[in-house]
Amino acid sequence: SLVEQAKKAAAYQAVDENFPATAKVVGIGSGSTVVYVAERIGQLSNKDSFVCIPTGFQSKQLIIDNGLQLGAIEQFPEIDIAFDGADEVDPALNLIKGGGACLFQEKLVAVSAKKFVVVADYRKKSDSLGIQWTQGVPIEIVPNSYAKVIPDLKKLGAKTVNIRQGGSAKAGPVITDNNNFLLDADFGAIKDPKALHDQIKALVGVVETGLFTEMASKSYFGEQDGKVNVWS
Ligand code: DER
Repeated sequence: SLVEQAKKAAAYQAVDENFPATAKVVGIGSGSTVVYVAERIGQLSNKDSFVCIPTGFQSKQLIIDNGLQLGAIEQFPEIDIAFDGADEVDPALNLIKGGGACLFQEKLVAVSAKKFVVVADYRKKSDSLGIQWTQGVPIEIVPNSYAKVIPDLKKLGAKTVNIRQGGSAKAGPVITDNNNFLLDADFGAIKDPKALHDQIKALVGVVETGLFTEMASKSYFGEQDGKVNVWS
């Protein structure tokens, strides 16, 4: 499909243009676009000279399935370069992430990386966070805190706040790779994502937010015409 081809084009170009020859520790994100990042890195002849740090169970599987060396972030806390997808990107390279429910380990890897590169298809480009991605800001919380955090988020201006449900995959709430719940809070268009992140993060019960501000250095977008657009 056009979207899949766009994801692959962005991922391959991002790896080809940014993977350092001297890389020792590489962060691998989560989602469907980063599948192509792992595939491209798996084609490297020197893939035994670096370890890959996962951002969750799916990411761990990508590393193993592509014959890459799996490393633990506890052992390799300093990452040379990390690649990950995003749900939405604004012109300042602020991101909404967490559509895949992996935002905590994704953010831990992103802030531990010297260089953080986003790979996405054309649907993720936006003038402001909260415009293209209308499913709300993903927020990881300690499960038993939801009855407190949900009203707190509404006081911060959230129009709706939902506990993400497993749907046909699992009765009841999604349980993250860190054994937590996920809330999706709709704040509409977000003018100041850093300020909003700080307000949410300060709430008791919140583990982490899907607002990634001032972290990404580049974002590769696969376009419908097969070209790749790079924001930096
Ligand atoms: O959860 C995330 O942030 C993931 O990176 C994911 O949402 C990216 O989405 P993708 O499947 O479109 O790459």
